[in-house]
This record gives sequence, C-alpha cells and structure tokens, in this order.
Amino acid sequence: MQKPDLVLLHAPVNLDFRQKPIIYGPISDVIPSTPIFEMYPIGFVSIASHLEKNKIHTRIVNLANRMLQDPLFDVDSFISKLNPIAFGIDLHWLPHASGSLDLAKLIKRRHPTIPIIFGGLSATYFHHELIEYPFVDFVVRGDSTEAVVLQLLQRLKNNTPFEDVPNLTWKDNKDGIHFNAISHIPTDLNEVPLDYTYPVRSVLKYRDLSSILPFKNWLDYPITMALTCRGCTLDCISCGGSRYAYRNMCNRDKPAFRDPELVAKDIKSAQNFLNGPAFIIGDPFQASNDYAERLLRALKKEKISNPVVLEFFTPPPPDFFEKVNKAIPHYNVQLSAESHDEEVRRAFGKGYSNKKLEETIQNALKNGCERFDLFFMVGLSKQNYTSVLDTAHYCTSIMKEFSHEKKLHPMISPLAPFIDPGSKVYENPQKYGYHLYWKDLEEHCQALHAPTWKYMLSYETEWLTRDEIVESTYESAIILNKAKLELGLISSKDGASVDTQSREALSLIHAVDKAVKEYGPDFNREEVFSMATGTKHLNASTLCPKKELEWPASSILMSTPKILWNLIPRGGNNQKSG
Ligand code: B12
Repeated sequence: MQKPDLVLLHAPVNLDFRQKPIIYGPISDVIPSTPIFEMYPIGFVSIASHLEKNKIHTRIVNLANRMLQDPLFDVDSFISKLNPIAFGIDLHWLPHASGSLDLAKLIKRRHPTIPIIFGGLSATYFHHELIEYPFVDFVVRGDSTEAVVLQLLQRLKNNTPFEDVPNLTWKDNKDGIHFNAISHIPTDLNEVPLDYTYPVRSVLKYRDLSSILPFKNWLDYPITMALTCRGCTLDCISCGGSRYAYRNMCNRDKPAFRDPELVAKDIKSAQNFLNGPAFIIGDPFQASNDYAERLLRALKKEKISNPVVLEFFTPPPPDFFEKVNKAIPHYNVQLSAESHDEEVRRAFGKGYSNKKLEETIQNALKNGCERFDLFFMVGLSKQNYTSVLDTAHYCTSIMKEFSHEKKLHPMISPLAPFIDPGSKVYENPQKYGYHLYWKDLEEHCQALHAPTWKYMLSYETEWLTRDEIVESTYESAIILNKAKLELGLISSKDGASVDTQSREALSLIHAVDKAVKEYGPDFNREEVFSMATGTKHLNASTLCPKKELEWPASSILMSTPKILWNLIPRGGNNQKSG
C-alpha cells in the first residue's frame, strides 16, 4: 500500500463521544451528519487532489466516521501505525474544537517529531490561540489553501524555510511564533477542481473505503457537492461565512466564483461515478443574473440527469424556475427564510417579504421543482418565544396552501451550538441583542463536554433565554411535526418517533437541570441518563426525521457499474470528463 506524505484527519465533536453520555439534541438535525458532525470539509478533496497531482501522496481519513461506524475502532492504535511527513487536522467548524485538539494531542504523544497542521475557517479565526498549544506546529489560514499546503509540504520534504509561505502561522525552536500575512487569496475558483476521481482513486490506493466516506449513511445516500464560490455577498449577522467575516478573517474583499461551465462539468464528473443528487453550494445569483443563466445553459449542455439541488439566499427572479425546468429534468430547492416575521428576517440581514417567498414557492412547484426545503431558525435577533411558535404556525399554513403537491418541507432548527466566530454578532454581541457565554477556543472546547445542548449553547438573546431557546425549539418542532403528519408529508411511524423523541429529550433535559441545581455540574451523569431510554436513541433526529431531508437517491450499489466503467483505462484516458 502507498505510504502517504500527508494524512488529513477529520475528528468528531468529542474524541470520547462513544463513552460520555451527552444529549447533543438537534444541533445537526437539518444536515446529513449525526450530532458528532462526521462530515469533513469539502476542501479536503480539493487539497488532496491538488497535492496528488503534484506528487505529494495524500490520504483522507474521516476518523469521526470510522469511530461512528465501528464502536471498537481504536484511534490510538490506528494513528500509531501511520508515519507521514505531516498530519493535517481540520478545525473548519467550531464544534470540532474539542475533538480536533484532543486528536492533535494524541498524535503528538505517539509521533512527537511529525508536524501537525491545522486549517479551516475556525482555525483561521483562532490561529493565535491555536499556535500556542505545544501540539500544534502550523496553522494554514484563509479560505483557499490548496497551493499553500503544497508549498508547506514541499518545504517540509526538502527541509527549507517557511518565511515566505503565504497564509502561514508557524513556530520554530528559536524565535518563537511567526504570522505570515494572508496574501494567497485567489480571485476566482477556476484552478481548484472538486475532483471526484480523487476519492475513487484513493480507495484503491490506500485500500480503504471507510475512511473516505463523507458521512454515516453516505453509501445509501451518495450526495455530492459542487462549489460555486468561496466567500459571500451577503452580511447575515450571525454567519461566520458572511462578507464581513471573510473580509476580516480571510482578507477576502469579494467572493471568488467558479465559472458556471466548470461547475456543470464538476457535476458531470460526479455523475459519471454516482447516481446521487448534486448539491450546488452557493446562490448562483450571488455572482450575477448572467452567471445563473450561464449555469443553466451549461447544465443543459452537460445533460445532467441526476437530481440537482439549487440553493437560494433570496428569492430568484419569477421566471427563473421556468428556465430551470427546461434545463434539467430533476431539481430541488433549498431556501433559508430564517423567520416568518419579516422584521426578524430583516434584522438577520434579509429583506424580502413573505409574499415574495410564497410566490417563489409557487413558481418553483409550478415549474417542476420536486421538493422545496424551507429552513427557519430559533435564536435570532428580535425573535421572542411567541414569534418562534408563530413561525411553526406560519409553516403549517403554507404547507396547507401547497398541500396538494406534498413537496414543501419547512424545518425549524436552533442556531446551535455556537455563534459563528468572526460573524457580526460574535464581534459585537450587544449591538444585536446577544449575550455570549464564551469567546475563546478553550471555553468552546469545555462547552462541548456539557451534559446537554442547552449548556453547550454559547449565547442567549435579549428576547430568548437559553431555556427558552430549548423549550421553543421542541415546542415548535412538535407543532410542525403534527402538521406534517396530518398533511401526509411524513409517515405515521416517523411522525410518532419525532414526537416521542422530542418529548423524551425535553424531559431528560429537565432532569439534568434538576440534577445540576441539586448537585452542581459534577452530578452523576450515568445515573440521571439511565432514566432515559438511551441517549443514542435521543440523539437521533429529534426535530424532523433524517429521511425527510433526503432527496431521492439510489444507494452506491446502483452506481457500482458506473464507477467500474470509469476506472477502466480506455485509450490512455480513463476518464470520460472532469
Ligand atoms: C457548504 C457549507 C456546509 C455544508 C458542508 C459541505 C462540506 N462538506 O464542506 C453543510 C451544509 C453540510 C454544512 C454543515 C455545517 N455547517 Co456549514 N457551511 C457551508 C458554507 C455555506 C460554505 C462552505 C464553503 O464555502 N467552503 C469552502 C471553503 C471555505 O472551505 P473548504 O473548501 O471546505 O476548505 C478550505 C479551507 O477552509 C481550508 N481548510 C479546511 N479544512 C482544512 C484542514 C487543513 C488541515 C487545512 C490545511 C486547510 C483546511 O482549506 C480548504 C481548501 O482551500 C459556509 C458558509 C460560507 N459562506 O462560507 C458554512 C459554514 C462553514 N458552516 C458553518 C456551520 C456552523 C456548519 C454546521 C456546524 C451547522 C450545523 N450546526 O449543522 C454544520 C457542520 C457539518 C459537519 N461537520 O458535519 C459555519 C461555520 C462557522 C464556524 N467557524 O464554525 C459557516 C461559516 C456558516 C454557517 N453558519 O453556515 N455546511
């Protein structure tokens, strides 16, 4: 088996999640991951494929998923057997703070001389703190690191200095810590392919399928992603991926877009291997109307037949769905409306009306959209308890309005567990009516070991206490679940299980509160948790069934012939495209 030069590792939320009982609650209910956030950043694939192209052997190991799949998977012994030039660990999402740091500590214990590199948006934000840890050697900052990681690995291989490697925070044994400026900021994304041949080849090269899987049930639900941009044009106040956050953290003044024709080719390349849906990340209208139109033309030209998921930050022009319908045979829509209350939505950073929202739903459903996912949040500026419940009632009314279609799926989930670092709210909480419980990296690490998600929450607002965020989340979920059940959007089995789980989770959270009050934070967790039917069961989607999130897809088995066909060398070029 090929020995990798760089091993990219993705840690779970907590390294001891299999032992320590925690009610993670709904923190991951509306994404494909479980609450241990086993999905690795998509950038792992672009880093790995870029390095491989430049003769640096790179292996991705999704430790979080390996631990989830196999209760006996031994991280320590797995790590001990590796011997690369360097290890890379993502701290992209802040909920990985504890897991990523504990993993680095464990690696350093086993391999004291192998450098450990951190990267990702949270690592970028907290690089000063990170580099102080004795087990962190480098932090690669910024949103585009493929070329930087390549330079760094080449320097490590050749033992040459790091002074002129852009975006790098590093330390040496003599002069201490160095902060090289973020000067590698690509203005477009055309040089960074999301090459889906990399994962397929890596399975063969490292004889390891389970390490590359993006999330727990990916083999049954092989969704792929295509990136339209890095950066954002919007300034949503609590988003750590907003224009404001990218400017301050990554030195990025405007988003870097990928040409729509290349995005369509990326999707085609994934489609050559897999039958699953392709999620186009980023509202195509962010760049311009012309970009969105070009994307449709390119998708049509590439004859994309897999379902395509289009996300919009604000309603697109009314005639757009007609054009989508002509360009691709299967598509779904994702839109985050945040709240039914237009004032709350405006305070968040989005100014459109409910009338506009409903017209958009209607236009999409009239024009072949197979499913419309509509997301709402709890924990917003100017949002009180009644407003959260009113959002659930609003969802019920629009579901009824479009009930003949059974294609509109509203979901409500909390802004949890943390306020994104680098967001406007994070930098200036009082201005937006927030109170933050913790700000530094270490405090976030501690919080991830709290007994329930209530104690993990890094904030409360002028309008909702932490308790109210939790209570209103479950109360609105129960209302929404009941409506979906009545309208036939979910099965009675799923409906019953969401209802039971929401109520049980809430009663366990109350039991923990009582214990904390009585015995303090060091109460006997095992004893209190044993009252529940099992934390595993409670951590499985409480607000909506995971299946409800899934767009139609066939399992990887259905794609096997395609994968094999595309790997057979034919006339010197064994790829159809991409
Ligand atoms: C697409 C997306 C997702 C996708 C994930 C796709 C994927 N697998 O990457 C989905 C929808 C699943 C998702 C989920 C979540 N997301 Co999200 N997501 C985004 C979004 C919209 C775009 C991300 C993006 O552009 N990536 C492109 C670039 C920046 O990242 P990348 O290519 O993956 O990685 C590059 C660099 O970051 C860096 N890098 C990353 N890791 C590493 C590791 C090493 C060693 C090195 C050297 C470099 C490096 O190099 C890469 C290549 O250049 C951003 C918002 C935004 N506009 O940025 C939010 C964002 C990143 N997500 C966020 C959050 C909070 C989450 C969730 C925790 C939400 C939740 N509670 O459910 C989950 C976590 C999922 C998990 N781990 O299981 C926050 C993160 C804030 C923070 N600092 O913690 C953001 C900023 C905004 C937001 N609130 O949505 N997300």
